[in-house]
Amino acid sequence: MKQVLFLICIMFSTVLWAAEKVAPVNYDEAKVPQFVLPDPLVMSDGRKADSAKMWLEQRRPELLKLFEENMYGKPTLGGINMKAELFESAPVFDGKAIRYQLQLVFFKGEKPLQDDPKTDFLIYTPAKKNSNEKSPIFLGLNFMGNHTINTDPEIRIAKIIWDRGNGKQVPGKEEERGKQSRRWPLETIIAHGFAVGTVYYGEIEPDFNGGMKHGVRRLIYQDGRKLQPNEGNAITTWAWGLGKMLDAVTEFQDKLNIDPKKACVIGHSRLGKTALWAGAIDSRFAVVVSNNSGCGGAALSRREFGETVHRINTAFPHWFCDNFKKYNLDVNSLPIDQHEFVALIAPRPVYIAGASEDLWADPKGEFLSGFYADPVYRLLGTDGFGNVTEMPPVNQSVGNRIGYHRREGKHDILEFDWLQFLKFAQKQIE
Ligand code: GTR
Repeated sequence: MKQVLFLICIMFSTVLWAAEKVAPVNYDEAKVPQFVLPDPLVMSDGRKADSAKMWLEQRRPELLKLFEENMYGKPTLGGINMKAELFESAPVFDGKAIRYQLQLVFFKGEKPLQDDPKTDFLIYTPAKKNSNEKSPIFLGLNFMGNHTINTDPEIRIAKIIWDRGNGKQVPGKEEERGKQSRRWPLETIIAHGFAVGTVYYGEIEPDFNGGMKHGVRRLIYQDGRKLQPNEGNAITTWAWGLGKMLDAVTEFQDKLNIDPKKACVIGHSRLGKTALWAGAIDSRFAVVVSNNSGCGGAALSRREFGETVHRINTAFPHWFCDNFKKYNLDVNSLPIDQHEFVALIAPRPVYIAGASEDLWADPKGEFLSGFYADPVYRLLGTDGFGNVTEMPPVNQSVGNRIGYHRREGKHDILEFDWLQFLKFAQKQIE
């Protein structure tokens, strides 16, 4: 009897193990499975949104809820307060720009306590002759600390940098200054008349499974409250952080000469997924830009090309809400797909960028999200993806209210990408 039980146990765990085994990565277009995409305009009860009013009042709220429940999770940080203080500013780049550094402190209740979570918010604005003229701004999180985005010696070095591989913390170092500057072409951004502001994402929440204990979310879960399967995880927390950056810009708009109504949210890769979600949940963002955002970003989940839902939930269980894991082995049962994620931003302008060698992020799937979001943009009276019907050649920017390009090269965000984003934002918001 004991032996039979033992055998049954072994068989059962083998089945479980086999079920959890992640399928090999597919990079072959011919092996992309057949799938039917949900129609963004069709409500769960079968009715079709046939007017802007119906989209905005019925279908969009329904979709947003589906994305919250099944993928990114509901925001939980609504009750957290913020105190913003400007601690430094000076002219830079031969007088062409002004650098500002603010500290943001996040707290519960009346006033911050000594150990409450805090972050440095670094901003560069174009130096304007006419001080009444406010600049539009790009807001984005950075991966390695503010001091890595430029060699500017006055950027305060991040106190703690989190190793996203093992969750260990190390102090930010002088020798890292400017290490990521290829991703932040500040002088080009300034020359186009835009301000730019950034925060180290690890100061909002460190990026590893268990990181929520060390970021802003510790304010919510410190008293033993458990994360619910439909509650926001790291991506939703970072997206909340982007909204807080916009709150600070709004508060300091006169001092900084920035127009908060012209805020463009931007992000690369996991932070590109975050930028799209921030744009979806916070309609104050006038323009949304996602770069190489891939699976869980602009790429269609059902294509299962490159990174898949199963893979992303296995490698990064802390990014999406726990409910998302239900779809690991049956992505077709997801009631949503990523073209509807893009459509949540409509009618506001959205730009999707991919890279030709970044197959992991499925550049074609990224393109198709824009393509299939187009009917929603049209319903809302914009020209959506313009006359785009197929993937453009590399390095060609296409579209209208929805913009797209596929840069030649690897997974990265480079000056070429920024130049397209700047042109797009200039056209869309000025
Ligand atoms: C990869 C991950 C992608 C993408 C990327 C990044 O490891 O699989 O989804 O987000 O990291 O953020 O650089």
